[in-house]
Formats: sequence, C-alpha cells, structure tokens
Amino acid sequence: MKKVAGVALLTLLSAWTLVAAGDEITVPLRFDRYYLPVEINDALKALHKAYPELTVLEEVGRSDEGRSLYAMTVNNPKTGAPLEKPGIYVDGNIHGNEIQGGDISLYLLDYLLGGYGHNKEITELVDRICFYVVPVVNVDGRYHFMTDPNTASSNRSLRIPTDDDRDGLVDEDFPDDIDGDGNICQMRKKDPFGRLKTDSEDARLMIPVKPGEKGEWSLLGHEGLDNDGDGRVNEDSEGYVDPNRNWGFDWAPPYVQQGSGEYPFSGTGMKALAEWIMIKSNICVGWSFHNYGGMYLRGPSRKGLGEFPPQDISVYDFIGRQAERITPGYRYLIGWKDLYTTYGDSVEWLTQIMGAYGYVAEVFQAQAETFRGNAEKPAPPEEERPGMAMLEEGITDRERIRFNDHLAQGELFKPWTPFKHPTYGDIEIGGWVKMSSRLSAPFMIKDLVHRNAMVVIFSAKHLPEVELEVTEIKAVGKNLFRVRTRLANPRAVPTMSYLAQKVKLYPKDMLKVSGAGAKVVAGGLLTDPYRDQVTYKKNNPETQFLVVPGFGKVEHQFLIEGKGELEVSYESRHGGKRTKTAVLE
Ligand SMILES: [Ca+2]
Ligand SMILES: [Ca+2]
Ligand SMILES: [Ca+2]
Ligand SMILES: [Ca+2]
Ligand SMILES: [Zn+2]
Repeated sequence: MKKVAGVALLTLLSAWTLVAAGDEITVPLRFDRYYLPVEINDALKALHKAYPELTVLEEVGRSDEGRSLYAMTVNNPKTGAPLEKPGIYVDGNIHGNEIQGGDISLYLLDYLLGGYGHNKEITELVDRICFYVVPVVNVDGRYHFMTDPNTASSNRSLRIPTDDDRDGLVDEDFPDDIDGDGNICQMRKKDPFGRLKTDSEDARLMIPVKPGEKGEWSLLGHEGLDNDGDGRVNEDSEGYVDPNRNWGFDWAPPYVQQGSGEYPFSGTGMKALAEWIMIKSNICVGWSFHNYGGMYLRGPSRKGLGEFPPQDISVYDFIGRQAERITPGYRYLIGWKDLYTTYGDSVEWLTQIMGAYGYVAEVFQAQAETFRGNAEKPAPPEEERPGMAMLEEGITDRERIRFNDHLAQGELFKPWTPFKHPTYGDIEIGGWVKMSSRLSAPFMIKDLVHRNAMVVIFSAKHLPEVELEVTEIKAVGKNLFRVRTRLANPRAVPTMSYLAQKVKLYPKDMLKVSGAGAKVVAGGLLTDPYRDQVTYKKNNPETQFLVVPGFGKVEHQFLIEGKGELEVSYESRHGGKRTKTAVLE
C-alpha cells in the first residue's frame, strides 16, 4: 500500500514540473508547463512548418557545449524584406535557470503567427514590422537547469569551466543530489549552538533564535558532498561566467564585475548572437526576459554612463508605464538606480551599440504566490531602491508554505528527511525544490506568458510608422517651384534614438529629391510653414539628413528649377523606405 502511494506521488511530481519528453509538439503550442530544451527547438520547427511563408528559422551559432542556438524571424516577405521595415528583438533565458523567457518567446511567436489573418491588429502588425526572437540564449544553461538536479537559482552560467576558488582545478566540487530526488535542497544538522530553531507555527520551517536563546539547527548549505576531498563542500560548481556580463559594451574584468569572463564575448554563443544581431540594423526596440522580481527595467546599467537624453526617456516611460498596466504588480524602473549596477550586460549593448530602446523584464513575483486574505495585506514599503526591495520583499516562508500546501498540494517543499552524510554525519535534507521560488506554478504560466507577450506587442505597435507626403508644389517664378514634404510618425518610437544621434552611432535618415529635368537649387528643414522659415542646407540640397520623431513630423522645403517628373525618396535604418512621385507644373 505504502509503495503504491510512493509511485503515485512520483508521477504527480513529474506532472507538476516536467511531463516526460516525447509528446509530439504541435501548433498551436500549449502553455501548461515549461518546455524542455529539445521541445523548444521542436516547437520552433513546428511553428516554421505551420507558417513557412512568415518565418525564417536559423541556427545563430553554437553554445560552449555545442548546442544549437536558434532564432526565429517573423516577417511577411510580401510586404517587404526584413531590413526594409522596423524591427523588434526579443530574447529569453540568458540566465540558464531563468527559463520563463523561453516560454514567453514561444508564446509571442505562436500568438503572432496564429493570429495572422484572423486578428486585424496582429495581421497589420506582422505585415508592417519584423520580429527577431531568440527564445533561449543560454541553451546549455536551460538544458542543465531542467535536466540536472538544481536549486531554483543554480545553472545560470555559461559552460566555460572556471576555477572559482583558485585551487588550480575547475568545476571540481558542484552541488550533489545525494538523496536522488532531482533537486538540490538544503542540509541541516541538529546543533544546540545553531542560530536556528524549529518554527512553532510550522514544524517544517526554521526561524532565527533570539539573543541568549538556545539553538536547535545549523544550516550546512546546499545539498552535496566534498567531491575533491579538500575539506570543503560544493566550493566550485559549473562556470561561473555570467552570460549577461560578457557583452562588449562597458565590459569590466572579473575583479570589477564578478563573472564577466576573461574577455568580452568569451562565450561562443554570446559572440555568435551579437554578430547575428549586428546585421539587423533595423532593430528599434529590444526586450530581454529574465526572472525574477516583477520589473520592467530600462538602462543605463551604470550611473557613470550618464542619463539617457530626455527625449529617449519619454519614449521609455511611455512604453514602461503601459507595461506596468498590462502586468499588474510589476514596476517600471531604472537598472542601476532602482536595482543594481551591471557591466557588460546585453541590453545595454543593444541600447548603446545597436541604438535600440532596450528593456530587461524580470518576470515572476513571489507576491503572486501569496496566501493572504484581503485584511492580511501589509502596507507597501517606502524604499530607496524599489527594485532591490521587490527582490527581497517577497513573502515569508510561513506564507509560502501555505501556498505550497493549498495551491500546490505540497509539490514545492521537500519535508526534512534524515540522511547519513560522509562528512557531516547525521543530517537532514529538505526545503524548497528546484521548480519553486522563481518559477510560476504551471497553472499560472499562461497568464505570465500572455501578459508579457502583450507588453512586447504594445511596444511593437509603437515602432516608427513613417508616412511621406509631398504637401505642396507651388510655382514661385519662371521654371522655379517651391516643393514641401512632410514625414510623419504617429507612433511613439522615433526613427533614431536620441542617444544614437548624440553619439553619431550611424547615419541619420535620408530624404532625396531628384528628377531628370529638375535641379534642386535649395533645400532645408522647414521650421515654420506659416512664416516660411527654412534652415537651408549649404551643400547638396537635394539630400537631407533627418530623424522623424515619435508622435511627430518633420517638414522640408525645396526650391527646384525645371519641370517634369520629380521623385522624393526616404530611406531609414529604423523607419523603412518610402517613395513619392510628383510633377512640377
Ligand atoms: Ca576550483
Ligand atoms: Ca536532492
Ligand atoms: Ca571540496
Ligand atoms: Ca559537491
Ligand atoms: Zn537574469
């Protein structure tokens, strides 16, 4: 009887976390559990198979362990090539254990492709812009997180062997799943001098002893053995090179930024991805999905980089504040100021090297797993660093364990169990399991992936949508015409960020006027159409350089000699291409 119950429990556990691989992945995709790495690739292949005209599936490169890193481009070739349209970039799971980003990316793809031709808004969006989606950046990390025993916070790293404790050996003493349940939990030992005692409210939990009070338990750290026999347990696990500190903008060596790697882009997958992104010169907005905390963060990632230009901040704010509304509880914050400083992170690279508006999303809030009635809600704290507070605030273990009991039927916490440890003797193993703490419970995945995909879609709708008009052709003399043009953009994102303009990251948009029988004698920015005020350009007046602002317009005036057909063409990295013809008469 007991044995049967044990088997049933094991089956239940795997249903809660990972259904056995082998089910065929079909479109539309399902979001009732997290996809295994191989299933992510199968899902991408299934999407490509179902929507071959709208998708390109590419291997961007290989990881340090040789796994394929895939990207999917969603573009309708009938409305133009990708680089002729504004582009948006989305990635996830750069930290191996932060797997939700992979599932959010798949949901976004499934939603866009499934909605195309059925939903008007999605059809228009897919026809107008190009999506670049990399569901899993750290493919080795996702593989090892989901396949190997782990804590909720382990296997973040790139698989570049690193000697963390400087003993001359690399990755020689990792956490060990000594009770074989697939989790790395905690070890504790009876200890009258320990700093913890059993919580009288719930015997599974421990609380700190008061000064002078007798102790009961000492925590011995993560489950494991002393693999190399040096007297220390688990002192050098896989990596650690942090894939999100290894990028080539504002990189700093490991003595400044822990885990940055020996040099920027030392991770082969990171380098391949950067090279792949760099060709996508149309990327206007970039999103990178992490866990946890419930935040949408903009840069700069370090105070010393200086604040972004105010016009860029208003774009960030417009999207960020809407994101807060789409995902209640999340907060739109500034990386260095509200959370912490980072060097060499991927979104700062997207912002500063690609000229994109970059956001880091920290999905999942511990507060979503509260177990509180209305009267039990505490007042929100006032804090100096709200992002840090969102990481720490969370909920108490007493509350989490009731969520575990009543909403997860015990799946999130392993009861303390006696174990004979070769180094520590009689100990107990127990605590929070791998698929807890930073990952939404499966019943909440759909809500998580949907809201975050809608945030991406909102920002995608605000990629520049440039409209070119010839607003006036007026004879002002013999064979002389005054021609006025207008470039308007009803969306929030300009055709070039103000940061990119400030540092002259790449050439501005170009407006050209030409005609076989026409000679442009003067041309410039029309600053006041009513009082005919123009800032004329000194040389080559037929070619004007400009940026079309968000929610705005830019107008030009040309004085043209001659007659006949006139072509006005506009070309922009982020705003696409437009052409208009007119006749001088
Ligand atoms: Ca070592
Ligand atoms: Ca274990
Ligand atoms: Ca050791
Ligand atoms: Ca170990
Ligand atoms: Zn992360």
